[in-house]
Order: sequence, then C-alpha cells, then structure tokens
Amino acid sequence: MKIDQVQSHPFADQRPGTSGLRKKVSAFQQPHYLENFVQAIFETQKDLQGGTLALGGDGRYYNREAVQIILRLAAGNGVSRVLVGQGGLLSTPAASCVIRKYAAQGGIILSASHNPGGPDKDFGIKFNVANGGPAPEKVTQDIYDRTLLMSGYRQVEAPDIDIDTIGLNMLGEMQVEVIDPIVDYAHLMREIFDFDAIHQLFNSGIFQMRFDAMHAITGPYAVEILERMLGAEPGTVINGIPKEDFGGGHPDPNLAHAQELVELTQGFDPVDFAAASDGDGDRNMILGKNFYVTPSDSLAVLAANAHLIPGYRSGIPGIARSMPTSQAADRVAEKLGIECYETPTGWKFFGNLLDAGKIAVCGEESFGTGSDHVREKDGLWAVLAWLNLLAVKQQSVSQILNDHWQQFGRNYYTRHDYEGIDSNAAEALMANLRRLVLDIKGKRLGRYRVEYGDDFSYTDPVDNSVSANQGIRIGLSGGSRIVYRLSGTGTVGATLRIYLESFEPDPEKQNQETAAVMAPLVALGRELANVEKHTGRTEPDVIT
Ligand code: G16
Repeated sequence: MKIDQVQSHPFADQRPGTSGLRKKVSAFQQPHYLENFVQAIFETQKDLQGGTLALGGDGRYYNREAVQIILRLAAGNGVSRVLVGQGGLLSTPAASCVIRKYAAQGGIILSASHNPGGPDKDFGIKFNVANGGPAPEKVTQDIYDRTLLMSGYRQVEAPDIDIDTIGLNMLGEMQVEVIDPIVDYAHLMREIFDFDAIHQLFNSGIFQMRFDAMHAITGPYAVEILERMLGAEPGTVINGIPKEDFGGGHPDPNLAHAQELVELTQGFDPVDFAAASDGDGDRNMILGKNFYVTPSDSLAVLAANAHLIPGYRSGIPGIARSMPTSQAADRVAEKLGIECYETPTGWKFFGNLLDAGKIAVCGEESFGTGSDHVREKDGLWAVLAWLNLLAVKQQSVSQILNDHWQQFGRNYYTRHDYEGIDSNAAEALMANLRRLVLDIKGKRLGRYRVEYGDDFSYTDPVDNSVSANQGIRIGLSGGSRIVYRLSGTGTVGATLRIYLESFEPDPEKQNQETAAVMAPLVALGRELANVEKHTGRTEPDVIT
C-alpha cells in the first residue's frame, strides 16, 4: 500500500493542557491540524513503531472522522496493530483498561471530556502511555516541541476502514482489530466489586437508583453493567444513548449541569441513590436522597471503607488527592496510618504513585475518583464502589456521610468558577496573588490567622520531577484553606477557579447549609484576589 509523505507547516497552538489538546472542532478541521499532532505523537513515542495502539473516543462530533485519519497515520508510521473500539468508541477508563490488558504501547483517546460537543463546540485528543495513564508532562512537552517543528506527515493512501463491525481488518501491513468497547471493562468491574451483594440490593424492592449518562459514552456501559449484569430495573440508566452533541447539553456531572438527575433525588418519592458521569466516562457525581456528596468527601469515604470492597479487602497502601481537593482524605489517611499525597491538578500526577504501589485510591475535587485498577479516573467505578458500600453497610448515603463526619470531622467545601474571562486579566490576578503570598504567613485575615501561603510546587516522590506554579494555596487556622488556579481545560479565554474549604470537627455543627458556612470565606477569597477589579465579575458562573 502506498505511503504518502504530505507537506504541512507547524501550528503554534498545540500545547496540551491539563488533559490533552482541546480546541473547537473547527480548529481540528483545519487542513493538517490533527495530522500534525498525531504525527508528533508517532515521532516522539518510538515504541509505537512495530507496537500496539489502542484507539477510541467519547463519540462526540468529529470522532469518526478523526479515527479514520489516525488509522491512516498509524499505518504510515509503522504501527503494527491498532485496537479500535467498535464505532470508534471507548470511554476513557475503558481505554486505559484496554491498553493495560493487551499490553499496548499507548493509546489515543478522542475526547474533550465534559466540554460540550457538536460542530461549533469542542473536540480533543490525548495520548496515554503504556501504563494506561495520561502522558506525563515530559511526554506532552516532547510532543508539543515536535509539533513546532512539523513539516509533514506520513499516511497510507486507503479507503475508510469499517469500524462498526467487530473483527480484524488490514490497512497496508497494519492490523486493525475492531473490539467490543465494553466487555473488557465490564469484566474488570466484576473482578473488583461484590456483584452478588449489589444484585441483592437491586432486588430488595426497597432500593431505587438512577444513573444519568448525560447522552454520553457511559450509556451503553451502564446499561450493560447496572441493568444487565446487576439486575437494576430497566430505565435505571437515563439519557443512555450517546449523541454526537450530547443532546445539546453540557456533559458535566455537577449540580449545575445534571439538574434533571438532581430533581429525581428530591421532592415526592425521591430515589435512594443517583449518579452521573461525563462526556468520556471518567468523572462522577454521587447523590443520595436529598443529599449531595462532594467529590472530596466521596474520595474520603471510599478510602475509609475500601476494605469492604473485595478488590481492596487487604487494605490500601496510601491515598492521593489533587492539591485543590479538600483535606478530608488526609484525615482518613492519618487514622489509617497511611500516607496521603498532595499532587497538582491532573490525573497524570497519580500515575507514578499508582505504578509504584504507594497508593491504591485517589481523587480530585473535579468529580474524579479512581484506583489502581486502571490509570484514569473512572466514573462507573466510583458508582459501583458506592453501590458496594450501600449494599454492605445497609445504610443510606446520608447516614454514611454523617457517620463519616462524626468520626473524621467535616470539611465544608465549595468551588467558584469565573469562566471565559480575559486571559491577560486572569494572569495579572494570579501574578498579584503570587506576590501577596510571599509574606502572608502569620497575618490575620478576618477571623483567621494565615498558617502558610505559596505557589504550589510538587516534587514527584518516584522520579523526582518537579512541577512548579500549580496554584496559589493559602492555609488558614483551624484547617480552612483558599486555593486559586487557572483551569487548563477550557477553550475560550481563561477560567479562574477559587476553591474554598472550612473544617468543622463539632458533630453538632456538621449539618449546616454549605453556602451559609462558606460565605465569610468566599468573601475573603474574592477580596484577596480582587476578583471584581481584575475581571469585572461580581458573581461566579458556576458554583460546585
Ligand atoms: C481533567 C483532568 C483532571 C482535572 C480536570 C480539571 O479532567 O483529567 O485531572 O482535575 O481536568 O482541570 P482544570 O481545573 O485544569 O480545568 P477531564 O475530566 O476534563 O479530563
């Protein structure tokens, strides 16, 4: 088969963000744009030559076209086998599972995660390495550096492959194996969780659940696992058919974007348990009857109770959380006598800790929770973990949380996002904060004393790599904290995130409204950063 050497020119804007390269679809549709980025992956990741690549995406608009382009480039660059999810689909955790199970040298996942999809919306591509996890910074830097030098790419001249039929195809010398995107992942879940106990819970007649797939990739996975394997009643999964534009919605499982689901947990005859996942299936939101579990609390509860789940019966060696995630997990680690690592935002920072066996459970405030079973956060894993706990403990979600707070104290938590602000204004705001924290230690701020202030820098304990400038932390007396960072996943302007937490050890005060408890800290956070002066905004766009 003929291999074409196509001339192109570098694009200056292909630096991957927190999780891969995310842009408007129209950016990816520019001639040579996707091809250049993929060529940079093949030129820098030499193991892929003669190796195996996993390929799939969340099914958003442009997924199918991108799969065909990548297949032609893979064949042009000497990859010997590509495992493609049927229909070009693989959830992010399932892709991680496939990479690990078939010992692939890496994977390409097509997704812009929770960002909206459609011709005018977002698309994304990320490269995962052989451990199944997102490429570490060194790898994304190499890929980016190579994009800046790109003058052409290699692809085979060939018609589209049939990616809808499971089976083996050849593209020149390269095997293209179209695989069932669900089966390997579903088997892994059955190995970890007590499916019998969860089955009984669903059959008890007194337990009702809804899972909102938000018209995204987890629909088919959830129908297979929850309804077919675990016997949840048909209709448990809502919005279960993946759509290219996610039904016009924002496939982000939070209180703002999963309204329909939240309402099912409230009012007359609410369901006992509800959960949602995002565009590519790695995020999760957990709800009980009239009850919202913050992702930070979810991590802490799962870590504290991991021994009740068969896959973690012998205990966990350690926990990790991203820096802005609340310190609830730290309290669990302290009680269990294990380490809790604080890493920068981005799942890639958990990879080394998981590979080295230093942690088994990890999570982020951004609705991500996971474990050492794959190297991505995993929405359905978190849902199954909660179902397993509910089945074993025979308690409601709110009872589990109340017990947890009594034992460990409660970290009230909220995050305020200011979206689409001017990038220069956002940088100026952060620069001011950087100066402010230089001598903030020991000062009084309202009713707090400042215990520390810094621009977070992380030294990986496994390979000693250093990641600096990861966000401003201001630690206050009594375990409260304010954190500021700019998002690395947006595609328009800048998004400022302010993360706030307040610790409450007194059980009598652990059932207050979060907004009321956090109000003084929210005001302080806004004032310290001069949010209004820099951004012109008086209110955040999203509060989670
Ligand atoms: C990605 C990363 C996460 C990160 C999140 C938010 O999630 O994988 O590790 O916490 O973005 O990042 P930021 O605050 O920079 O927007 P996802 O689900 O979008 O892949």
